[in-house]
Amino acid sequence: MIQLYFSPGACSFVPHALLEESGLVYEPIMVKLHKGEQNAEPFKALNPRGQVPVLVQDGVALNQIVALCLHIDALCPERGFLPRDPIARTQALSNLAWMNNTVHPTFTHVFMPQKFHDDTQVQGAIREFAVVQFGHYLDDLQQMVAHEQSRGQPWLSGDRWGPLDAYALTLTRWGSIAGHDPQQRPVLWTHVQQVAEQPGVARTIERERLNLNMYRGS
Ligand SMILES: N[C@@H](CCC(=O)N[C@@H](CS)C(=O)NCC(=O)O)C(=O)O
Repeated sequence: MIQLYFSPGACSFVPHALLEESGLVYEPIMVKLHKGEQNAEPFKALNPRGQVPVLVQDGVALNQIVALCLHIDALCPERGFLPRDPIARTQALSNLAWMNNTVHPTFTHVFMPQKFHDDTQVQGAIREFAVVQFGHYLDDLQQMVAHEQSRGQPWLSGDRWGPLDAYALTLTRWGSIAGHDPQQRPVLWTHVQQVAEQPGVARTIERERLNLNMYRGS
């Protein structure tokens, strides 16, 4: 039995959407980050780092998005979430790692600047700087989509949607929270809307009750 601990709108959306599309039997379990459930038992026993996502299989708790995406891909290789060709696979993992280790933490500076400094004025400066930086990364993401489309590829890592597309959706949605109007990047925004229409992604959006565009002005 597989369980996925997720929080609505968080990065856990990526493995959540993959599991939903995979056909694997799993139980989604919601963690309320705004209530601090990630820092309390019983969740803390599963991930002492106090972060979602956590995937539990046969009683073993696994974490980190990149690792979970590889794990889900290994459980159902026939779904083609990641390319099988070694070079294409490494390229996909390289882009996934960049989203996870660069773009994602930049949003953490926007959303939780208190993690990086305890002075509220400094937090404001951290947030302001990170919002601009995040915009540059959204430009890079849009370029990535445009590059794949110019090669006749509708998705970010091959013939079907996968973790890169689900992450692009999450990061674009976060950008809209940070004050980046998604419509200002039409290639990326159109792509994200297409990703959102895929059945497993659509069901995940529904379960997490997400509004894709949270932009309310910069
Ligand atoms: N590198 C981690 C990042 C996980 C992460 O940042 N999770 C956030 C949600 S997007 C979280 O649980 N934050 C709760 C907190 O920091 O208190 C991964 O890939 O899983």
